[in-house]
Amino acid sequence: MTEATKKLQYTLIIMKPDALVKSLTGNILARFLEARLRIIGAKVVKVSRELVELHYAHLIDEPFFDDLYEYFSGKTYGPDYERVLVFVYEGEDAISKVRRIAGATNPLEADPISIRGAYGRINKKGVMENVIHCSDSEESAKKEICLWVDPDEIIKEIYPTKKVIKNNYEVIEWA
Ligand code: DAT
Ligand code: MG
Repeated sequence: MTEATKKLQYTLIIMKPDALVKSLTGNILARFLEARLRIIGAKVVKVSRELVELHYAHLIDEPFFDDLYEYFSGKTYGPDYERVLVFVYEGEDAISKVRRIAGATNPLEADPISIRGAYGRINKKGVMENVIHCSDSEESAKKEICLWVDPDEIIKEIYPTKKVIKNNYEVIEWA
């Protein structure tokens, strides 16, 4: 792609509980430096069943969904690891750059130099513990960013917002 056709994109990266168990957070951030993107939002989240069902709505009928929930919520590793780190990145062609550094979904098939290839595994229950989530298209990036991050948690208004009154306070929500 030429400079002229490169597109500014946003993408959601989630460091899953196994990234925290394995103390990979700094390492993963360092890997993404290669992509020359910018972080525009970051936070830690305790993941509920409802959030997993919304995030992985396309997998809800899969036989492995309950095991995927146990893993993604961190319950697999105990209460100290029931959390994930969430980042919104922006930059030219951010989605494909991040997916390349992340590697294929299945850690056994991922490029061994990629994050998932280097650090992922398939656990005893057959769940792909693949260390990170990253958006796979502009459409899913928008859906995922709006699901995980409020407008006032990122430093730019990247999608349309609306003002609503809650408990007598005006708050900004995604439109
Ligand atoms: P990705 O995370 O690369 O976008 P996905 O959205 O298809 O891949 O799947 C989400 C997660 O679900 C993935 O990180 C691991 C798990 N998963 C997907 N397909 C699976 C399968 N056939 N067996 C076990 N786990 C699977
Ligand atoms: Mg996906």
